[in-house]
Amino acid sequence: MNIPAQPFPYAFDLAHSALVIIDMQRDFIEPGGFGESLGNNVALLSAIVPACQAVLQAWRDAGGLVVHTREAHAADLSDCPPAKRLRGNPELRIGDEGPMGRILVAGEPGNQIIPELAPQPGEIVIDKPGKGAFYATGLHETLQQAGISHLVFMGVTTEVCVQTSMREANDRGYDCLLLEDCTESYFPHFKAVTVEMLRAQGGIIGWTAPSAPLLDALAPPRR
Ligand code: TIU
Repeated sequence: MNIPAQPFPYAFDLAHSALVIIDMQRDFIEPGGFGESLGNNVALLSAIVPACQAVLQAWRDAGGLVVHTREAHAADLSDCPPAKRLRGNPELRIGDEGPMGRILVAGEPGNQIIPELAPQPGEIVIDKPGKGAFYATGLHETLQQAGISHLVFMGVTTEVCVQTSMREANDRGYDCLLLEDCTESYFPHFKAVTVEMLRAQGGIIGWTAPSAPLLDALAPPRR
């Protein structure tokens, strides 16, 4: 398959590609979670949910591999460096009890992926202690075993966990595409410049495209 993208068309083959959905968790998208505790207006993020659902459905229907990530820490916070927990002056710190359970702790209600994008059996779910999906996870090994060379990214937030994960993936040799209408930031200008910088310099980190041409490419041929 070949879809229009920037800085030039993105070619991929579904058998060697994975859809990677970064941190579409209640903690970032709903009030009362980690995102809001940092002082952010979380209302902006839910706008991308319908576009993410459409891509996820099309990718599943086409039989592609799906990876979901969650930013999550162990209940004893042994995988949360003090530098992360103590940074800044949030209303609630990682591990504190919030309206949706302990902030950014695995298994808590706020740590779950939103129901609209809930993982299905057989899909890969990665709990990651960092911003990047490859740091201290087995994601690279899992993708290598599955023969994956191309990654299509969606999720939040564009300039934090999505960008970090895409950069980590690029350094590990994956060809990465970011779907522009399936990612969002608490800061619209950060999203805009992140999309621009990732594809600058001839695709220095990867490609970007709206989801529409991908949906067209994934649609079953008309008879
Ligand atoms: N704060 C912020 O924008 N993001 C994060 O802390 N994590 C993710 O991006 N998932």
